[in-house]
Amino acid sequence: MIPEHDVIIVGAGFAGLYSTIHAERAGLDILGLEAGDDVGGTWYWNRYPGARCDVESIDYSFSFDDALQREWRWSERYATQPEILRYLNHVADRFDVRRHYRFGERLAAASWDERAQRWDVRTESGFQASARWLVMATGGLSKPQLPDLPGRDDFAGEVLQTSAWPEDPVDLRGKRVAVIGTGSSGVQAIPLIAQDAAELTVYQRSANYSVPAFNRTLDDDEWQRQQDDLARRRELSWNGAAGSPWTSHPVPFADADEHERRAVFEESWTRGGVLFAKAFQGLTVDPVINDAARVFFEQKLAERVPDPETRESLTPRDHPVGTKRICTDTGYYETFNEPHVALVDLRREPLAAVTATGIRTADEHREHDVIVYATGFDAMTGALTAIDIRGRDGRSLREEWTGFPSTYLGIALPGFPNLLVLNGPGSPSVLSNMALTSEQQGDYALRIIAHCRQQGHTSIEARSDAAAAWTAHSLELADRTLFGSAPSWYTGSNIAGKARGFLPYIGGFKNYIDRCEEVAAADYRGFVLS
Ligand code: N01
Repeated sequence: MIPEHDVIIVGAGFAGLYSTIHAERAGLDILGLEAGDDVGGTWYWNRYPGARCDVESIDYSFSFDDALQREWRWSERYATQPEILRYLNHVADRFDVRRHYRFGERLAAASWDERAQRWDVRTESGFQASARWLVMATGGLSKPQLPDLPGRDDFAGEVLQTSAWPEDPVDLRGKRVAVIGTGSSGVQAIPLIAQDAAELTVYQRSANYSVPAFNRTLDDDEWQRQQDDLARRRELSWNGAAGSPWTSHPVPFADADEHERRAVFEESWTRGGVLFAKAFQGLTVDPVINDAARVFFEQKLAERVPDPETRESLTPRDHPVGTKRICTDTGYYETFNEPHVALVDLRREPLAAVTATGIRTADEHREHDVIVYATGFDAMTGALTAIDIRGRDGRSLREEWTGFPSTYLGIALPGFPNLLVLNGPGSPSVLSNMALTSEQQGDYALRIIAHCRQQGHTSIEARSDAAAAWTAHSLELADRTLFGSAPSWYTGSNIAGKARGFLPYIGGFKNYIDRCEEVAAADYRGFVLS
């Protein structure tokens, strides 16, 4: 007998936990499915050395329960992966979430049964269940991508991936380690790997902008100040463009003189990491402002890396500042000043093959004991296209998304009734603070479900014209910025054969919430309820 539920929630990261807690409060019978052996999502898998969040801890946490946000004491300005995972475990314990979940169950297939008005699902282990509603909280950066390098599987040494780092400690002492990839994951891991490895060789295809985190322990005074300011911080975050309390300098770049511009860039720099892109309004829209930020960055880089050749290789050349996510580092560039660390610039010296004992480039063969892949993700769509999802009349999501994904508000897909995607393409997701977007998305999905139940509807589906208009609007907003000019996972260009187009909604978190609320207030305009 296949178990039947009201709702199946896939994933137990921020969005899945929030949705499960609130689905229970709404009186729904829930089944949670999670591929990992416990809760945590991204923070369960990405255990590599140096992994931490680039949104401040006080902001990157649930806001829905005041007691929860007051009782959890973050120890650092930017929390490490183990601390965030402990936090999510605490949330799971506090709200008794685990009893709804089956862990170690990766969803393999889901199909819509039109007659029963239900989703039938099957996991890789063969477990089956059905539910009226299917909520996908599968994460935007959860389908790792391992590049198909010639000879990749010939390597006889140890192979590690930042996105699937072993739970048991990895001993790199005395080893010759290679790291491929210099995005946020590589940039965080490299300084710590360098501390242990006998030799570290970093294979860099593109240089990224990285800004120091200026991380610090939160002492009791700073913690108390944050607590006293929490209501204001949350208010700003919910009303801001990126779910955090930080805003750009109030004076437009054009109205500021050289002295003021320098001071603003300096202050934004010391705010740390991704916040640098917020220095002036329009920094990722106006090439003039962006270029001023680039010049400032290059001056900072010169202070951090004295060797001109290494510095030249580390200087980003293929994208404007902030149009790939700015990396947030602790000692990244300085690592390349160490005598046992080498940088291989793959633009000058392309990677030819992985061999049994190392990596061969156009110029030479280097021997390694360990290769670490920090090579990113099939972002925003990969976790969904990995599952055989069949909607109305057997429509295949995987086939439809060989083209650019058409979604309504990022949450609903035409042809796939009662399938609610959290933080999907066309929602702000990765451009905002995922703790708060997960709350907003979970709420919205549960409100849709509640609305249908109250009105006696068994299904809801996005109209294809509404989805087409929303997707066109989202792409058009991105076209007004410099983001499209960067080859990045935001646009799908890191995955061979993936349809190109800016995936997240760039119009801002608050604007997005307003659009969602307008749709709800208009009786879910753009949806068909039946
Ligand atoms: O992945 P990435 P990531 N040969 O795609 C390189 C979030 N995150 O895991 O740029 C050689 O950014 C690739 O090169 P190129 C955050 O949103 C947050 O690092 O394509 N190199 C690139 O250097 C982030 O943006 C945090 O030329 C190859 C790297 O691999 C997102 O996750 C921490 C290659 C991939 O970089 C993804 O970050 C970590 C090949 N064949 C992650 N293929 C924080 O909160 C790929 N590369 C701080």
